[in-house]
Amino acid sequence: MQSALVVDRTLQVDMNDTMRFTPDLLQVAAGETLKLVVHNSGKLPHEMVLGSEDALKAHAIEMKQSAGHSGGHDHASGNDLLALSVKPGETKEWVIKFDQAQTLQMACLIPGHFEAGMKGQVIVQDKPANEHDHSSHKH
Ligand SMILES: [Cu+2]
Repeated sequence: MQSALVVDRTLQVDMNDTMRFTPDLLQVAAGETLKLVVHNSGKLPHEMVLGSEDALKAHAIEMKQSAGHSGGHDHASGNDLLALSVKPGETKEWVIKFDQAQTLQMACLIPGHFEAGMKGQVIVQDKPANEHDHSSHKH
């Protein structure tokens, strides 16, 4: 038995040098624990950044202004962005959970990639209340 994290669903996402996420639309349920298996099948590094549109735009501007990373800015430290960098040929697993219904943007913020269309969406929907607790609910 695993006590820590029970993954409800595994989703595979491919990133490549045509500047696309495949698929570029993920539909998940709020509260569902997901395992994203993110593969970079290109020859360039790519990253998957998740966040609100505003947070992503702000970050994209930052990346451009500090091209050549001056300040050692770490994506993961921005509180409303989640980021996963994947080197060429690598696959990374990312266990992630969204607690509330929302629409998140997915983007690769490596300079030039987002502009080239490397973006997508994650749609988090309220979970239909019929899955686990149809007969009884425990508190
Ligand atoms: Cu990219």
